[in-house]
Amino acid sequence: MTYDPDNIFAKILRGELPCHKLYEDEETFVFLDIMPRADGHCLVIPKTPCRNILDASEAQMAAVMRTTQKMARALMAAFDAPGVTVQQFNEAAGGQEVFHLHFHLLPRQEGDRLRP
Ligand code: DGP
Repeated sequence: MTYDPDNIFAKILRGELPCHKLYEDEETFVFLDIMPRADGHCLVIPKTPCRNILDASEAQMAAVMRTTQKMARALMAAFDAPGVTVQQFNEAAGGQEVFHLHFHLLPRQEGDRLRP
């Protein structure tokens, strides 16, 4: 499987499409999901091309997971959330719609339901 440099998240990284950025470092970028299934629903992506975890280098995985952990803690504090869900999809059959590696972070409240 190849990487399409014109996927939506690549365009966001290049500043060709707008987004609500929450965090950025040398290797990763975090922004709010346009169709939030929970308050604070955001996406963690690597800045370098990568289709999904099947395509990711160890360095990309390490960087994205470091940021995922950091953002999970920050979101829980910001939304006073007792939990957080991390979700990730690979290839169309696995539910992936945008083909640039991303991890969903969803702050959770006791007994809540994710919006569809
Ligand atoms: P999936 O590949 O199934 O994990 O879904 C892609 C997610 O990306 C979905 O939750 C909606 C989000 N999304 C799609 N297009 C945009 C966009 O242009 N901007 C932002 N911020 N999020 C997007």
